Amino acid sequence: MSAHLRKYLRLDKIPHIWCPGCGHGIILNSLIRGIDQAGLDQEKTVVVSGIGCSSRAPGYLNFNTLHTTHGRALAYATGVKHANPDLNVIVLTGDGDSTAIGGNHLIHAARRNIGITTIVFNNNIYGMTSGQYSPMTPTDAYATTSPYGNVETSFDLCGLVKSAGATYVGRGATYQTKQLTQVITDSLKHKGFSFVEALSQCPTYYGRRNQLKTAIDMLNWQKENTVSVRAYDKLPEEKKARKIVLGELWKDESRPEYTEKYQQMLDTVREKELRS
Ligand SMILES: Cc1ncc(C[n+]2csc(CCOP(=O)(O)OP(=O)(O)O)c2C)c(N)n1
Ligand code: SF4
Repeated sequence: MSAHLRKYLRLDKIPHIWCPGCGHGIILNSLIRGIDQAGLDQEKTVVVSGIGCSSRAPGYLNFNTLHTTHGRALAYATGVKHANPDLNVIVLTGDGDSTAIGGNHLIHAARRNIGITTIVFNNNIYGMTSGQYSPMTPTDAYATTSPYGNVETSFDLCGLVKSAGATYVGRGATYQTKQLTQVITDSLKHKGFSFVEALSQCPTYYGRRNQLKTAIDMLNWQKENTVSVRAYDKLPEEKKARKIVLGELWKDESRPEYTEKYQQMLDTVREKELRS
């Protein structure tokens, strides 16, 4: 990492505890670059996480950070943003943290269009608790709790958050760091609720159980199964169905941001009271 970016790290907390080959460090690196490119003020930026391997990330970041309870990062972050709308509030969360125990917080934060950026480190599994399946584990994939293959269907996470009301939705992957960094940068510049699904790899639990033993195998899987949004449009229909699309997937700048609308409501009420 270039020297000027080291100011964003708590160097005394490094080395990190992620396994060799884990994708979470790559996402952290892209986040730091995104924060720098978006020009966020370090003092006015708050990073909030839940619990999980993903949620270790704020521990390494030299910002105002909150490591909260499992699934509740968005509830805490909503409080922070509400209390001080001038802050840049970033939530770092896992796929289990955000779509299982924290799933309701995610859809309601999106519905409100509150100005928080949420980055989901999607490794398709519960990493920290040794590889149980999550709502993002693909059908038929193996996990500690699906030893004969997962019979459930995973969420289309970006589609879910978009339909709940998010006004910026993007997806990146650890295989494509330049694109991931760009999507994160754009999400941080966006005013309303912005959401990034970052495909990550957990070779220790997901990879080992799913014939993707090394981080390289997992990154090659990403390479073969993803396509950028521009290239996707040019694909023949039969090839589209199997591809995961990366890049900016949705942006709507017309809807008001929640804390601004809330403040307007307060101002109107106060004005009315003063006149009466
Ligand atoms: C209320 C509660 N339930 C369960 C747990 C146990 N727990 C800790 S981390 C975790 C899952 C984390 O998985 P994910 O969010 O996918 O992140 P990853 O570790 O894969 O990065 C669970 C179930 C907990 N800490 N608190
Ligand atoms: S268990 Fe998986 S997600 Fe957790 S640090 Fe190891 S490789 Fe990363």
